[in-house]
Amino acid sequence: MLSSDTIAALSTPPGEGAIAVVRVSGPEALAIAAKIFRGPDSALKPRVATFGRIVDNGETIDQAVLTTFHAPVSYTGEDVVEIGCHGGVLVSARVLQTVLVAGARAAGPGEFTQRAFLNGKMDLTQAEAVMDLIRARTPLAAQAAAEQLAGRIGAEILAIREAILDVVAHVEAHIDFPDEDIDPDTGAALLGRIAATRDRIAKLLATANEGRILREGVRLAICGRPNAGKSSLLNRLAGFERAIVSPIPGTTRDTIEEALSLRGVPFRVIDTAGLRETPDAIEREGVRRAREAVTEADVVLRVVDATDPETMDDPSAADGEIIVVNKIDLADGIRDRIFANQNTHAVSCATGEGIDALVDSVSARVRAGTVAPRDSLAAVNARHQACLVRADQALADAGAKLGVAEPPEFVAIDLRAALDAAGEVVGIVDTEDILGRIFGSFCIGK
Ligand SMILES: Nc1nc2c(ncn2[C@@H]2O[C@H](COP(=O)(O)OP(=O)(O)OP(=O)(O)O)[C@@H](O)[C@H]2O)c(=O)[nH]1
Ligand SMILES: [Mg+2]
Repeated sequence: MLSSDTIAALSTPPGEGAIAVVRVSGPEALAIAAKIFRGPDSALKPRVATFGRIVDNGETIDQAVLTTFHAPVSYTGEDVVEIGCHGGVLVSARVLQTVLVAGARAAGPGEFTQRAFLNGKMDLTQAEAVMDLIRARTPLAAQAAAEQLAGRIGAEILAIREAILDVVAHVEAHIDFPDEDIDPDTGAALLGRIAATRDRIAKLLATANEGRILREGVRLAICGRPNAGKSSLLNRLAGFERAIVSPIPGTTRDTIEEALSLRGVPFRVIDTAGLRETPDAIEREGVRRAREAVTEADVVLRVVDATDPETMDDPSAADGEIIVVNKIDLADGIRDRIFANQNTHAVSCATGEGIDALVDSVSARVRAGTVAPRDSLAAVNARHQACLVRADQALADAGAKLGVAEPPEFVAIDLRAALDAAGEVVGIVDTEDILGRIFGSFCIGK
């Protein structure tokens, strides 16, 4: 399904740079290139970079390197032209303008990749991975996106669809031949296949939390009483003065969020208002938000002030929280009182002491808990998760009906729903291939 119009856009970020790339895709791409580019005759030869000039009404706008990719061997599957020009704001805009005047239309967001998907160059999970890779802020996130781009998730979804298709084919054969009920042996075999398929879906779904963390970061909330040093800790982790620090208790009122990479793991660190009872309405709202941040967090750091006897008497934390005893520079001998366990860390935000060890332990904990060692880092996103949950539910329904020998028509409806839901993950939803499979794998003359 090739598009009828030709799109163009600046593919590099707008701003000053050594080079900028203007990309053109569609049926007119080569004709447009011929119109605006002056260079050797070989200029439009596929996949050869050619040096020349971009001209507009006889005026030379820039020197440029032109590369063409002829359909279908290109990113979008269409004729594609890439113009490497000088990376000035004005000059790259003029080159793009020349392309537009020559007959292209300005591309919408993601339109090249959308065309790549529509032309079968990649499935939906790969198209999504393109953006994940571009947006990745940590090496782990980039690696996961690269594996998804290589088709890791798409391949597994296709395998799951194949498995469901096999079951559908068997069940639907019984619809076409109503005399033959599904015999118990066949029924049990189909139930076994459904269970095996649900296991595969469960394995993918188990990567959802990790997927969220890789794409959005681990939500790490810093909480504790006023003045404990929460904002100082955020600043230490960020490496710059992100939040206001002051000796006045109640300095931080709203939650403050900062995206950070700690030991290669992406984090969203949230500094919160000090937890206390207060008559001040604004601060009360801050405390409410702080509690909410703690509830939603993947990891909670509870900061206590080593010089404050009240908090130090009870440095107990809720399950899973990490206690950070701060200001140890002021509290001689405090280390001896801190029960050395994995969940308690003595630090000084003033001197930096203990911060490295704290970061090590937090990032190690996240890796151990979520980034489980396995072959692939690729992890499903929220959309995949929603589709897979639907597919799984539909398979469960189909299995239940098969188990009590309901008519195959009803079982088939659920199976088809599962097939559609799985197909949605990669962007295919079809019925044609189910028919093909029935008649292809069964002998109709029998
Ligand atoms: N000596 C010493 N002072 C610290 C340390 N950490 C923070 N402080 C000081 O403690 C005071 C409070 O620090 P903040 O980081 O603003 O504390 P907070 O927990 O964010 O306070 P609220 O926002 O009011 O809840 C400031 O005067 C800091 O300079 C530390 O490790 N050692
Ligand atoms: Mg603060």
